[in-house]
Amino acid sequence: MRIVDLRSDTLTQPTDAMRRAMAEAQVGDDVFGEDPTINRLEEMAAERLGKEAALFVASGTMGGMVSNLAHCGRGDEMIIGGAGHTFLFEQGGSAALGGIHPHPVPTQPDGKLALEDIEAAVRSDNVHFPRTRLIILENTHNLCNGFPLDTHYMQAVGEIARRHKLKIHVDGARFFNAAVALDIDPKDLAAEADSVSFCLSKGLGAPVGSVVCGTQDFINEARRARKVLGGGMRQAGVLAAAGIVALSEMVDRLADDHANAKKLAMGLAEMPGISIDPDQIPTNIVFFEVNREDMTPAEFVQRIDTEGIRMLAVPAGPNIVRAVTHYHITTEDIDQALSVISKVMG
Ligand code: TLP
Repeated sequence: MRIVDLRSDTLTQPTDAMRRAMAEAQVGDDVFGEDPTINRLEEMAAERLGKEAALFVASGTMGGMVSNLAHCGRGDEMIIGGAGHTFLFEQGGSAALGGIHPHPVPTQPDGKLALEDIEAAVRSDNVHFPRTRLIILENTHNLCNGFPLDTHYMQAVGEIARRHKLKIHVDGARFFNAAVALDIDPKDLAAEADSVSFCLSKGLGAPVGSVVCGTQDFINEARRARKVLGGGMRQAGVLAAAGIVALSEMVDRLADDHANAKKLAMGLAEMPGISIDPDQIPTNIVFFEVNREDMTPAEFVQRIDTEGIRMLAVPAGPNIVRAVTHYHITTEDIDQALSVISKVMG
């Protein structure tokens, strides 16, 4: 039985080109700055996002963590969406390890933080208050159907940040999905951000790693933060080599994942007991509701699993199931998933 695994785009396995590049990678001690493959990946990433410098890190979580630690000191405050990955799914690491106080504001259904909410969350200069330092945005937004934030919105947040002398960090785990969906140069999408972290190991298919981009000064601080977190990885050029292939070869094809997600959403919208609006699925993340008295989302996921279709019942709200498309998923797989779901719901 072919397994159609839609649980996450983190499941992608390295391509043949990546495995070859990994085997042949020149390496050195990256803590000495001497791994030529990591240096090349960092240069490429900085160039792609129009930033001065970049830093290769172990994961999306570490990318966010080193950025927050570089932007904020202990007792400083970061404004963050209540549905943001950093707020919900990273053990509150910035508070636990960095003493950074999160100030959550509601995440809107399209992944934005309302401008008036950001404005209202900025603290005035008062001895009782923490100091606001940072605004964190998520692009694309995982829990909000993979919605991309556009440049127009980024400019509006940028204006608030400049006025209050705040920094903007973008958790861009799926930043290239956003750029592809919006059909714009990633540089333009990153322009208003002081720092952007993006994952190589989600839709771009590399086995490990994320990259943080920003000014040289910011990256120097982020590099210190990475070291104290134990993230100085020495001869990690074998991993960065796959990241170079990911950036060179795997970006444009994300459009196929978006088309497959839309196809899945359109098929699901036809099924009794399932609620989804396909117009609200702009990238590769498909959330839908299973509204059946006799079947919880967890049972739904279990039933389709026995027929080779894997999805996640996520704690994002009642009755919610998530499917994520990626480069191992073909159009035929979507047909197969729809046919199994139709049987289970029938
Ligand atoms: N997301 C994973 C799981 O943690 C849920 C997934 O399957 O979607 N930012 C965003 C927006 C993310 O979606 C993720 C991972 C991260 C950060 C963390 O990345 P990793 O897992 O590499 O630490």
